[in-house]
Amino acid sequence: MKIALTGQSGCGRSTLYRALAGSSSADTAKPLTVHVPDSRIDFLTEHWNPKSVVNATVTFFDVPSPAFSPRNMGRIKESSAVALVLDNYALGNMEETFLQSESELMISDLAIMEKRVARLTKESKAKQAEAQLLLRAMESIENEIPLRLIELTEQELDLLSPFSLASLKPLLVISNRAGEGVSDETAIAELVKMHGGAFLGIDSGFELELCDFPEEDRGEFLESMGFTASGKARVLSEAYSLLDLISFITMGRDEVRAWPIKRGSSALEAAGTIHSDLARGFIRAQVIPYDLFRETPSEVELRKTGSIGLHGKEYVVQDGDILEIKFSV
Ligand SMILES: Nc1nc2c(ncn2[C@@H]2O[C@H](COP(=O)(O)OP(=O)(O)OP(=O)(O)O)[C@@H](O)[C@H]2O)c(=O)[nH]1
Ligand SMILES: [Mg+2]
Repeated sequence: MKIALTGQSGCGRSTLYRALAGSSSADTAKPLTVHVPDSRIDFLTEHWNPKSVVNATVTFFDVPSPAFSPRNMGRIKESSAVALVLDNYALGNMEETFLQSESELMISDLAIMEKRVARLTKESKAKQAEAQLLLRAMESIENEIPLRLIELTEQELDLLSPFSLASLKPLLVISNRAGEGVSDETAIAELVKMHGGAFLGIDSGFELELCDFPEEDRGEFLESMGFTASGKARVLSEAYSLLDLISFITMGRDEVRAWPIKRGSSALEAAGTIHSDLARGFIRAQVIPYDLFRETPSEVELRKTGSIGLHGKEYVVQDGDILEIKFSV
C-alpha cells in the first residue's frame, strides 16, 4: 500500500516522514517503506521461530505542494490514499489551508478529465457512458465537491479507476501540532469529516525526538502527552481502516506472514493474493481464527476439538484468519 504525504510548504511533512522512518537523517526524496506493527505476527514468530517473517508494509512518499506539478502528481497517482498534513504548530488556520489543498487535488482531476472528455466526444457512441460519467464528475468539481463525496456504482468506479483521480482517493488529514496545537481542532475535524476524510492529530516534532529514546520508554512519554499510541501506529491503523483493509496470516516453520486484503474478500481472492497457482488449483481453505490459535497454539489440539474450519471459495476472509490453502495444479 502506498500513501502520499502532501501539504503546503512548511507544514511539517518531512518531519512527519522522518518520524515515520524513525530517523532524523532519513532522505525524504526517497520512498519510505515501513512495517505495519502486528502483535499477532510477533506472537506467531515467537511460536514458530521461522526462517523469515514478513509484516505488511506501507510505503510513504513526501510530496511537496502544489500537488498538480507533474512529478508530484505522479506520486499521488500511484498512491492508494492521500495524507494531507496541516500546520498546527506555528500558524494554525487549518480550514483555509485544507480547502486550498483540496482545490489543488480537484484542479488536477479536472485537467485529466477534460482531456479525456475532449477525446471521447470525437470517438464512437460506445464510450458515451464514460463521457457522461466524466461530465458528472467534472460538474461536481466545478461545484467544489471532491470526487470521494459523490455516489458511484461499482461499474462507475471501475470506469474512473484508470485515471487515478486524486480527490477520489481516501483522504487522511493530519493536524501537525506541537503539544496542544495553536488552533482548536474542532472546526477542522468537522470540515474534514464533511469532505469524507479521516482526521488525526500528531506532534511530529515530538515523535521524531522520541526516536532517540529507548523503545521501552516511548510509551510512557506518549501517554504523558495524551496519545494512546505512536503517530506511526495511528497513521497506519487509520490507513488500514480508510482503505478498508484487513490482514490474513500464513504461518509455518519457513515463514510467518501478514497479507493485507480488502475487507469482504473471498478465500479464493486470498489464495490468489498468495500465488495465482493457489487460486487456479484451489480446493479448500483451512481456517484458524488467530484468537483461537493464541489460546491453543497447537493444530493437533485444535483438530481434536474440531475447531479448524475447512471452507470453500466463497468463504469471506476475516481479519486475523490464519489460512492454509489446499490446492492442486
Ligand atoms: N515544534 C514542532 N516543530 C515542527 C513540527 N513539525 C515541523 N516542525 C518544524 O518546522 C520546520 C519545517 O518542517 P518540515 O518538516 O521541514 O516541513 P515541510 O512540510 O517538509 O516543508 P517543505 O519541505 O519546505 O515544504 C522545521 O524546522 C521543523 O523542525 C512539529 O510538529 N513541532
Ligand atoms: Mg520538506
